Amino acid sequence: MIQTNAQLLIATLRALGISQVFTNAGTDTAPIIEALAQQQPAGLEFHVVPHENLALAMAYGYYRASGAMAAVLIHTTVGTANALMGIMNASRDRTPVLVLAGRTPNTESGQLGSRSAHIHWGQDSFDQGAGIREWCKWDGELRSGQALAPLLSRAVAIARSEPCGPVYLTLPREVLAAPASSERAEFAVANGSAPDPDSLQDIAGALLKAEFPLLITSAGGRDPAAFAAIETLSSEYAVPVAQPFATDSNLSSDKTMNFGMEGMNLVREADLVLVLEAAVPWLKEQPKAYAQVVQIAADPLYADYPVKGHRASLSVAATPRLFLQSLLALLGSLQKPDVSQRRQLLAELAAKRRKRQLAQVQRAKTIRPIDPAWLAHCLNAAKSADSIVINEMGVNPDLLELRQPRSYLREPTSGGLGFGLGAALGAKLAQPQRQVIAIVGDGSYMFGNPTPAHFTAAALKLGTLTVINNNGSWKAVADAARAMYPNGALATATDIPLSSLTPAPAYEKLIEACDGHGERIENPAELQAAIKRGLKAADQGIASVLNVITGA
Ligand SMILES: Cc1ncc(C[n+]2csc(CCOP(=O)(O)OP(=O)(O)O)c2C)c(N)n1
Repeated sequence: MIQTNAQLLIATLRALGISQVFTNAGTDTAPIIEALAQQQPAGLEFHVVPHENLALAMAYGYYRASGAMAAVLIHTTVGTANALMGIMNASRDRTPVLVLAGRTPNTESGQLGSRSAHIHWGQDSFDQGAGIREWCKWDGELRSGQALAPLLSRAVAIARSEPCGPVYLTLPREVLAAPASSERAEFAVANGSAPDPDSLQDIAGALLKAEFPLLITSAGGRDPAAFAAIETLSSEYAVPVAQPFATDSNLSSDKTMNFGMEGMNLVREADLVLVLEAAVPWLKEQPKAYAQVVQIAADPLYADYPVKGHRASLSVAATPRLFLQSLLALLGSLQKPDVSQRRQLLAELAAKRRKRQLAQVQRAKTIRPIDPAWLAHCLNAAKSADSIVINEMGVNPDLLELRQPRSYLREPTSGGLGFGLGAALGAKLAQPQRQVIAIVGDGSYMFGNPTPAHFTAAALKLGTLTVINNNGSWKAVADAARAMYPNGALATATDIPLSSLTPAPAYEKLIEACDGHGERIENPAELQAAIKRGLKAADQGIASVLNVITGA
């Protein structure tokens, strides 16, 4: 029998199809803890996650590996502060997450759950949602006497409607403990949008006429059906696919038309540029003045980005799957042009690119400290074809072999580092049969809260493999400074200020303290075998960390 809002919260989450709640509790969680002590809900798991940024990263990885939205439950203002970076990443990544935050009791006395600790005064704020509002699609509070089920159902529908993103609901303690309203109302997820027919005609016409069309996508293949459609479009019509800063695997890496991150440079050759779910489709190299640029995304104008100058002569609000499938259907009804010459040219470009990559790996083979290109090669050789790879400042994505959709994550444009370890745990929870590998920089490893992450891996028996590209520095920071001042003092400096991570800890020992498997690898010849050992341990539910020395 449901009596309290806390009990109703549990029942409603389950009814809404949420099965995981990554929880960092506080005094505000008492009514939920009491409800769970009364009855463990079937099909809904609350996990203790000892840091909020890890909880957000787990929800993020869980969704990205499975397509199923997860919830996090955090503590008032302070828990929200710790969760903020993860919320930013989810927002920019278009990842739905239900963020439930306790709220300090409103009442100072008189009700079950009224203020009883000193923090109940200090953790109050004038507007708890203010800190996250820019990054959430919706935020609200369960007010006294309000019906919880409709509120929650609508919040979840908003999060899951495109463009997807996080939503935030605050739950004051005595309201959670109060009797629940029986009012129910269901809200359905808004279906994705199909492209408007006129735009589609224009695009199909332009594509058939184009000499050098280019598809630029970062997340267009997130939906497995869209992944398949990208493959069909690119192979049948000889359309090269560039993947600048790809957050997803959008096209199998063995396909000729996959030009990866590097393909971004093709933008200067193209006369038709189709940008599909790519917030930053180009940097310095711009499309030619006469090139037609079409932006296709759930929100092709990226209204949540304050400044964005990537032009478009046509903006199409559409879901990638619906856009691609509609385009292919229309193209199928039109006369196909002869694309054999373009196909030949692109095959030659692809072959040159492949040759360059192989030569790079060959050169890297014996280099000490270990070269990240060799690390990528050894990973490819050791991992299974359907592994899920999380790449957080790990290796050049163009060197990774990724064959399937839902098999790759990298930081979204918000660039909030520290999600890799948690995303791997969330992905493993969602897909226990698949290998999950996080390749992270040493900086990213530390941002990822290793102790909470390794604790959680052990507690939930999540066998992930973490490979640290340990270059002893924040190389990206140093590189950015050097690039900005090529002729400055930095050009000849041996120590780049504010970028060293030495003396480096023995990272492999941190996982050992949490009953995991750790190894330090300095010899390139031993790397592949070490990765295999790490994967074997992970297969047995033992989290592994390989500390691969790639720098000073
Ligand atoms: C939360 C957060 N803090 C700071 C930064 C700025 N930042 C960008 S890259 C980087 C260095 C990351 O170091 P590492 O993971 O070791 O990768 P490397 O730069 O060595 O390739 C930093 C600190 C960030 N992106 N996110």
